[in-house]
Amino acid sequence: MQVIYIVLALLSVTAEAYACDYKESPPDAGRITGTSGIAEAWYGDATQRYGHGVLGDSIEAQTLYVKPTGDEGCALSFTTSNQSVFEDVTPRLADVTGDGIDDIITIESDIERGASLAIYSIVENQLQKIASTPAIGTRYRWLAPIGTADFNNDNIADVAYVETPHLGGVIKVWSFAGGAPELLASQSGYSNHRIGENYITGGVTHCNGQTQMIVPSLNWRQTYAITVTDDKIASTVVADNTTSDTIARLLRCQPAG
Ligand SMILES: [Ca+2]
Ligand SMILES: [Ca+2]
Repeated sequence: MQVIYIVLALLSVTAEAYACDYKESPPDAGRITGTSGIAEAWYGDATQRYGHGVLGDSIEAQTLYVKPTGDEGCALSFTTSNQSVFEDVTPRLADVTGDGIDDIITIESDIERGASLAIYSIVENQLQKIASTPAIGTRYRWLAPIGTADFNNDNIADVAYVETPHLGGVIKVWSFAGGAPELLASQSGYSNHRIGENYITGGVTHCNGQTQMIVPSLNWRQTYAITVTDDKIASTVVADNTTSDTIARLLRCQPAG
């Protein structure tokens, strides 16, 4: 009996592998897994039509794949227009609409107007873009997400990123609770990414009941803890360096050392 189950399981895996037409992912693409409505999400369908290379190579993705929780079939997919790419490595999951179901947070770059933060959701079993921040406005301008947290205390996760982390370094905090993106707060002078790295530095912590962002200064000499109260951003220097060890400790709510 057990053998039959194993054979059936193998057959179903094999059938799915043949049935699902997943286009090749960029070499450094990662997968995110979740439990609140979305089991797995990743980028595929590599393209070189946007030669920015801010993440180390010019191979980006044009399709987002999403597997709903409990769905054994092929992933849902959304392919961008030929005017944009996902200039990103691994999508992020958080419920930014407040319906209890995770949404997918992506960086989508228009080849003429640069990056925007785009939110995708499963709507009636289709993957749809439900909101996006305005594109920065110029090609080869990027943004790097810091993380998600409820910064305005409405019990719905908001999203923070650094816009142009190599130029102006503007933190922007957005709520998508009302559908259209609402800018809660912004402040310049920070960075969380260096050109050529395919990862983002810093993030969001919850230490002693306080939600903070941990990010380097724009010149990478100091590390800041950033809080948002009402629509104001407040920053405190928490380390006079930006080493990976310092930032890892701060993200674990430990002193910088
Ligand atoms: Ca949601
Ligand atoms: Ca919120």
